[in-house]
Amino acid sequence: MPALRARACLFLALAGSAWPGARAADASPRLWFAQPAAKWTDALPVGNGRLGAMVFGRVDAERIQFNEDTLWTGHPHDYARPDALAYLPRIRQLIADGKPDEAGKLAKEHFLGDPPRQKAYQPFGDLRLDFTPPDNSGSAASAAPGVANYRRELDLGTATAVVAYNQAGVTFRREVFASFPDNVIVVHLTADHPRAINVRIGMDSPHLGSTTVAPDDRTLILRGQVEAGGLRFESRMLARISGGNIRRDGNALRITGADSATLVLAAATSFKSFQDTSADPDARCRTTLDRIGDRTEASLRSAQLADYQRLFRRVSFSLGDDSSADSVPTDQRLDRVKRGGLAEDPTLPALYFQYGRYLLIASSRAGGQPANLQGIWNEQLDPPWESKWTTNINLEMNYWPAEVTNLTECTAPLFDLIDDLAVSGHRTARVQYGVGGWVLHHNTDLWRGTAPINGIDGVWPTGGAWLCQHLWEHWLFTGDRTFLAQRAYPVMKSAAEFFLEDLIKDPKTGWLVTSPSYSPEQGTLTAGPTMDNQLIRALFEHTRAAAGLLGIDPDFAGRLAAAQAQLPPNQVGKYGQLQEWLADVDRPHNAHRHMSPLWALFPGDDINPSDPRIFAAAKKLLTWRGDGSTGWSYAWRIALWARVDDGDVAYHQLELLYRRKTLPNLFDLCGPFQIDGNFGTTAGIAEMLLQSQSRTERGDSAGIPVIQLLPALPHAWTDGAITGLRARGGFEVDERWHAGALVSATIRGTPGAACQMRYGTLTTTVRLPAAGRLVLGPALAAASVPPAADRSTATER
Ligand code: FUC
Repeated sequence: MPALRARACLFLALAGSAWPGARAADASPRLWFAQPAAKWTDALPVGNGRLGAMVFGRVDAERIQFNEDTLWTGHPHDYARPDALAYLPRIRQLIADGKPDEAGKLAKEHFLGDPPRQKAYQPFGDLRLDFTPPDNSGSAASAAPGVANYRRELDLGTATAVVAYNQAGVTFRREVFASFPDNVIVVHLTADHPRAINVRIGMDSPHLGSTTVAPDDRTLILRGQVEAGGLRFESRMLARISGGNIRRDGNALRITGADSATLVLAAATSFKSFQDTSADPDARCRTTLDRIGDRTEASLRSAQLADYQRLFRRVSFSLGDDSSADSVPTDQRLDRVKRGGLAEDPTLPALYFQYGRYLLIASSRAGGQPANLQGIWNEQLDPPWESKWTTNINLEMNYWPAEVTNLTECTAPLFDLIDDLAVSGHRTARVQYGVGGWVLHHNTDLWRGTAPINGIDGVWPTGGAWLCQHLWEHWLFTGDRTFLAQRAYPVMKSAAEFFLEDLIKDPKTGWLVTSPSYSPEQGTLTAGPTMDNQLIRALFEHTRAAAGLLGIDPDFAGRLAAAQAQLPPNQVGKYGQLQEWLADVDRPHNAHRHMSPLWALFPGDDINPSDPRIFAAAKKLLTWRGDGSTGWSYAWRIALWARVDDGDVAYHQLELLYRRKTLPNLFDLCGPFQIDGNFGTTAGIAEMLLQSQSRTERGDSAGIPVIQLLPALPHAWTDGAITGLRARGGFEVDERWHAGALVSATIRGTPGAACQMRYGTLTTTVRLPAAGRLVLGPALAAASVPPAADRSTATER
């Protein structure tokens, strides 16, 4: 075979025969576009949890904007304010005296952290590929001459951003992926003609004073420092080619006449921990690249695929045949939905759901930082809300899909963060409240700030209690006893200690309450807002349960039980609504974005049908709140409506999210891009299809889980299938439905594990047979024949 044809065949085999063009029927979900990104929010994200990149896909001037998750402004710093404690009694007294504005003024002046703002997540740099011939000053993007069959896509099955086009008879293909096992971003350039690749490669950074050098003919190094005394950073790119030439060209590299090129990008900072910034970014980059040595692109690729697909492939989701929808570019699909609603594209939620899972894998892996307000992707030196971790909803929402959509490993950075916060939050507890344990307010940053910040809305001491719920949920989903004993319990116990010592007796009711506090993010400074009471009740309850399971600390558990009995209960107000505050002062039809008093309905589980009065009051408040506003507020509503089993209202919120708060690359909008809505919606969709928060014996956390099949299936989703969702108790569940009704459910788990299955009004208790797998039919009768002892039949509830 002539060399040219052989190469062309190899190219086609690598590229997939359908490229460029329509995908095969069994291909993985993907976002795709017929034009390059005009702006950052059109670009496509890749990431390995630590490194993130946005790929623009311009023909002549590719921009790959990248991030590293520890590049922030600032340096190690304790935000706790030494003189704050002196003002605490007076602030409390003013609240008790009904003078919340005076209390707020005092708190703003004397109780906020030092300084009262936290630090910001930073962009790192840009890799720039200039494909214009040296004698041509041609402009970027689709204006490139003679370009045909342009296609840009993000393949969620392989976690690869791909750009392909034909120019002057040559088909060019660019692939960009981020590898977790090798800790690099890889750019792979190929063409279906030999010697066709000509490109100048540069690297720069928006940080003043940063420099780029090409120390040899295949290496680029970018170095900089965020600010004086701040973090130092370096990224190092190694280029390899087959055929052709590569040489230094000033502070860039120039490749001419290559058959293919592989660019391997490492990046690191001097951040070691929130208390130590003595790492050497240069040594880190060299170590990363030395480890890779001369491994080929194919070798890097196979390691990346093995790692990524092990996570991503655990769940599949179909809302019917999407092959015709997939023949339409993603931005046009979204436009149709914006104009005509989801009926125009009924399968878009399946893509969006898998995109949420993709984004979590890309932005949250072991050893890295948790996904922040923008995940890991940020091009701005002054990003919205500093692109921090906001803990009065946003950070937690990022992790809602982790357990239920079978990505439990992605929680690792969150748990590392919580460990740090227990250290810095212990100082804040001691310095600002004069008590033990640890406390976190409504935001944290790379330096693990835990003191109140910004304004009086920052004076909300239950961020840590909320984060502890994730530790407990991890135990419920995984049954990992070592995790419970060694990671979860000590931190939960310390968080509970803070409240045991800090809660004060409300002079009117005698209940134990937080003060000062705030119901996120409305009203005035207050004592004992409903959300706080719910969060602390859950923390005490779970900490006691953990102590019981571990057979330790009976006295401490007894103290928790005594305090728990004195917490304010959920209260029903004069309109039949669940009250947001201790006093019955709710404004009817308050459509605030935050759903704080409904925390115990979702993500908590304390409000449930077992108490019909409170359940109805919660539903009343949920109805009052109406539609969402920010993207994340739609997402929270989706999950909440799923918890009251109303799939159609959840679906309506989903539709509005697409119409109002979704960008062409399917990133979520708060006002600006904010990733929480992507994650929260993914979790909300899961909640519509499967729930497992209830237990057969309420109040006993060891009761067997109740798994509800299709609890909130909207009428629009007549046919579908989902595999691999996780349920509490360590189960994995597949569901298939047709004409709006369950066809079958498969439950996998430890042999002998028991759960109660519910579907509509049917309920049955099952125990997994020796094979660890059970298939139930529409009436919840075992469809495959398990051993006699494991047979079960459904009964009407
Ligand atoms: C909370 C929200 C805002 C925004 C910010 C990051 O303050 O109320 O809408 O999401 O976090």
